[in-house]
Order: sequence, then structure tokens, then C-alpha cells
Amino acid sequence: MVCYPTFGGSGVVATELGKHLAAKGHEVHFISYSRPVRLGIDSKNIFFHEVSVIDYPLFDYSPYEILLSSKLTDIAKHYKLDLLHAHYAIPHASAAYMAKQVLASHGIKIGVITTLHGTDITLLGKDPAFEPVITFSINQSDAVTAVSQSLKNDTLKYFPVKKDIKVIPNFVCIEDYQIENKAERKKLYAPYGEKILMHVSNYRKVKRVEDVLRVFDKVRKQIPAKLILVGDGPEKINIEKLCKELDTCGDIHSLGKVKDVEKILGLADLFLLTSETESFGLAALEAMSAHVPVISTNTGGIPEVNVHGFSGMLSNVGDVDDMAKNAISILKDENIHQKFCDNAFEQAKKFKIENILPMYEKLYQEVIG
Ligand code: GMT
Repeated sequence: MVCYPTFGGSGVVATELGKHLAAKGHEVHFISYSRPVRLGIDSKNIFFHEVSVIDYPLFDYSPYEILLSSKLTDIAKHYKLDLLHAHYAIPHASAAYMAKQVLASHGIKIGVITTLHGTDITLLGKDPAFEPVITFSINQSDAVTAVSQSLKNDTLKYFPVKKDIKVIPNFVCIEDYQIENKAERKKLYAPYGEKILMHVSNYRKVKRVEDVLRVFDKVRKQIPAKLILVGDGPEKINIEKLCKELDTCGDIHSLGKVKDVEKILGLADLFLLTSETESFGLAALEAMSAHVPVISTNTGGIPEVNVHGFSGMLSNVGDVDDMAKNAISILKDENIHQKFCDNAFEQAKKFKIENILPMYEKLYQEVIG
């Protein structure tokens, strides 16, 4: 698994995939610049190899892609790996391609699978600064997957890609999201039985976290409510500014980065995902796994996950009035809310790891031959 080790969705998906493959007896090696946050310790069949970033006075920027390719080559050779699975095309797909070529020069064959996750295509990848290498690496992979039909369509729209792209949706381990002592724990955040709205992200512009605050402000004017914000990122400063402007800071619990997000999602009455674009929306699926309905935008792959009027409600990007109206309509009636909670869980079950893991295993077998 070649992935980012951080809280971003692609790293989470790679880590969970690797963990579950290892549990089934596969030998899984994670290769990244630090230990993936969700990897944990004491796992059977799991290895982690750190790519050391070398500083040299000549470099303004360390050549990470070369260091990664060298590490991949070394580990593949030493541990006799069958496959490199690159999560997030930039720069993992081209680093894997390079390693494959170096290994071939030593007479060693290895398969390369690239999984496209989102902004590697929709925001960054299509930028002319990246496009030629991304196109090349996708076409040179032995197999390519996208996490939603929407992302597959975007890839074919923005890149002259010839390679077949297989849609393998993201997944969850449903059991991990069931929490205990819910009522007691909710009181810590909402002592007077206020409704709890929640948002989890890495606070980049694309997430439109300011819309989360605006929706929350409108909701709390109608229904007593608290907002739990989980995450961190470049937009944090603007979020803090806006919460002062709206005078909502007193009703917001800002938790920062949380490693075990599955332990907190179930405390929410509603989850908010206001993104400009989202190839899948793993955070929404995680919320639904915890029986939490989702108020989201209707962009990218989100409608493939959150079904309007069933597991939650969808609105146009930026339409905070509509999102607030939808949130209130669900929260104001206990029966309606409970129905949405049950439906959200039903919808999440479609993405159970047990349904998705065999798709990856089948693809691995096909590539290994
Ligand atoms: O954009 C992020 O939050 C991180 C990014 C990543 O690749 O790390 O997430 C993308 O991949 C996730 C896992 O496949 C998807 O659930 C997210 O929807 C996608 N993000 C965007 O498309 C903005």
C-alpha cells in the first residue's frame, strides 16, 4: 500500500483496506513518509516502511518521489511483493511506475494498481502542471480503480485515458461505528438535550466549512443545538473568524484532529458535509454507519452515497438556506428523525467492508495472473 499517512480519506481507505486484507492472511506492507494514523500497532501480517526524507543543502524541496520509488523498489525486491497498490495518483502512481521499471531492469515483475481518490483528479491532477504525468501513470498501471462512478466520469472527462477504470466504492467496517453510553456521552456536549450537529474534515477550501457554520447558525435559531467540529486545516482561521462574527462560538465544540472518529460520530443527530466537490464523501458514509443522517451538497459522488429523502437530504453547493431548512425538517420531529437514522444505517450497510473487500481481492488476482 503506497499512501498518505494523514487523516485524508485516501490514507484512511488504504489503511483500512490493508488491515482487513492482513486479517484475511495477506501480507501487507505500508510504505509512506510516516506511520498511517489509523494503522495502530500489534497487527499480524502488517509491515510499515518509512520513506526517510533526505535534507541536502542543494535541495529547496526534498525529491520525495525518487525516495519513494527507491523504497518501493527495495521493499518489493526484499519481501518479494506481488503488487504495488498506489492510493491517490499524485505522486504515488508515477512512483510505483518508476519502481516497476527499475525492478524490471533486475528481471523482477510486479503489478501496479492505482486507485484514484478525488482531488488527485478533480482539483490537482487536471492542472496542466500535473496532467501529462498523471495521464501516463494511469495508462501504465496494470489496473485502475475509482472510488465512485462520478470520479470515473471526471477522469475520462479531464484526461486522455485509455485504460479501463473499475469503480470500487469506499467501504466501512460497520461494527466499529456502534458506540455505547450514547445518552450519557451526549450530555457532555449538549447538557440540556440540544441537538448535536457534526462536521469532520481536513478544513480545506473545497470543504466549505464556513457553510457548515452558516447552516448551524440558521438551525440553532429554530432548534436548540450544538455543533461539534472535528478536524484541522488551512481554513481554521476563517472558521474561527466567522464563528465570532455569527456569535456562535459558545455553541461550538472544536475538537481538533481525532484519530478514532468512529467513537464520536454516533453522538451526532445530523452530519453536515457542505463540500464544493467530493468524489465520494467517506466522512458521510462513516456518519451513516453510526446511524447519523447526512445533510450534504449534491456534488460529485455524494449522491452515490447519501440518498436524498432517505439517508439524508442533498442541496446545491452553497445553498445554506436549503441545507438549514432540510436539517430543521429532520430534527424537529422525533419520528422523522428516527426514520432517517434507520435509513442512514441501512444505506451504509451497502458499503460494508465484507461486500467491497472481495472486489479488491478479485482485482489483485487478475493483475497477479
Ligand atoms: O479530499 C480529502 O478530504 C482527502 C482526499 C484524499 O484523497 O485524501 O479525499 C478524497 O478521497 C476520499 C477517499 O476516497 C473520498 O471519500 C473524498 O470524497 C475525496 N475528496 C474529495 O474528492 C474532495
